[in-house]
Amino acid sequence: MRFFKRTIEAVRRGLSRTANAFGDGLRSLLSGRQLDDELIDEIEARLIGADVGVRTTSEIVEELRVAVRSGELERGEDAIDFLKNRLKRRWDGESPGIAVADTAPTVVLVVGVNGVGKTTSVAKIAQSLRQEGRSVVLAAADTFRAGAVEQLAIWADRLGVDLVRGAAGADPAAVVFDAADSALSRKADVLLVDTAGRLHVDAGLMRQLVKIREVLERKIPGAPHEVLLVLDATSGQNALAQAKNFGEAVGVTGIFLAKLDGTARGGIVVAIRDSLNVPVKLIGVGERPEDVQPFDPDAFIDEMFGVEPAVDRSS
Ligand SMILES: Nc1nc2c(ncn2[C@@H]2O[C@H](COP(=O)(O)OP(=O)(O)OP(=O)(O)O)[C@@H](O)[C@H]2O)c(=O)[nH]1
Ligand SMILES: [Mg+2]
Repeated sequence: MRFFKRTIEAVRRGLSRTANAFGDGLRSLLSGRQLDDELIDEIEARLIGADVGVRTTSEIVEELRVAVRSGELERGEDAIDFLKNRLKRRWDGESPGIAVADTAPTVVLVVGVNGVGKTTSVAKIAQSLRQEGRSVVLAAADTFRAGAVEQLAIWADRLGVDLVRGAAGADPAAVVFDAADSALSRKADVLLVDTAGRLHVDAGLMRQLVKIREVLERKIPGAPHEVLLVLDATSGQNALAQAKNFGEAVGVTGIFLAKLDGTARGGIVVAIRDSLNVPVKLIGVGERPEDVQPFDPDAFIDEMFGVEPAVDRSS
């Protein structure tokens, strides 16, 4: 399902804090210096500071040392392209998109801990689908938090998509059952299921999610076609633990990395790549429904390192 408009400006906006703190910082650190052990130690600290993760950082820094020893690299500035290439390489040959079903509706189940941005992300996906002219049904399966259904209903209204809701406190699996019926009878292209936030270590609430998944499996062949785990980019390495638990419970197929605009540590995307066997598919770069981008590794790494300063040609 390639329904997302790619704009480099949005990625740039989303990564501006990371680019300022990490990219610009790195550039001024490296400028005019020799790539010696001391400088490489400082590069290592910057990568860890950007949440790239200890294991990945050690690997890349070791490769950097080897390249310096062999005379391949010398100047501080040379390290930028080297690091970018090593990071980009981790996604070689991958182009993650959202899975689309052979027969409609495609079912996307959205899960995650409290407050990470699930409902907003559902609205973002719905908006992109609408812009592509696809019909969408939203299932308000967060019947737990007061105001959750209303929050989604406001989005549904604004975006012009159908919503299936239950009474407050209703069994979320029953809401999903009705929503599946509704999506089938309306011949909707996509059913998006918004669920309540839950702690990844809460076994009871995780079982409730399994039940929702089972309802979808029974009602619609091949469903859910995607189980998107929403992670908050500002939550750092804890996001990895969340992914592990949700993955074991409901089989996560992709990650929606929200709130990238709110962090200076966008390197978390690399740690996710290297620690989890689940691709980041979409990134959230703001609070508006249009603030969503498909994850593009090359563009992401380029923006993380900030923009190359323009060459002064006047002298
Ligand atoms: N800056 C920024 N804020 C975001 C993004 N995505 C969501 N938010 C904000 O995060 C807050 C929580 O978003 P929700 O979508 O309600 O999160 P949720 O996971 O559905 O929360 P619960 O249902 O309570 O678990 C809201 O203020 C959103 O506007 C993003 O990509 N960038
Ligand atoms: Mg919500």
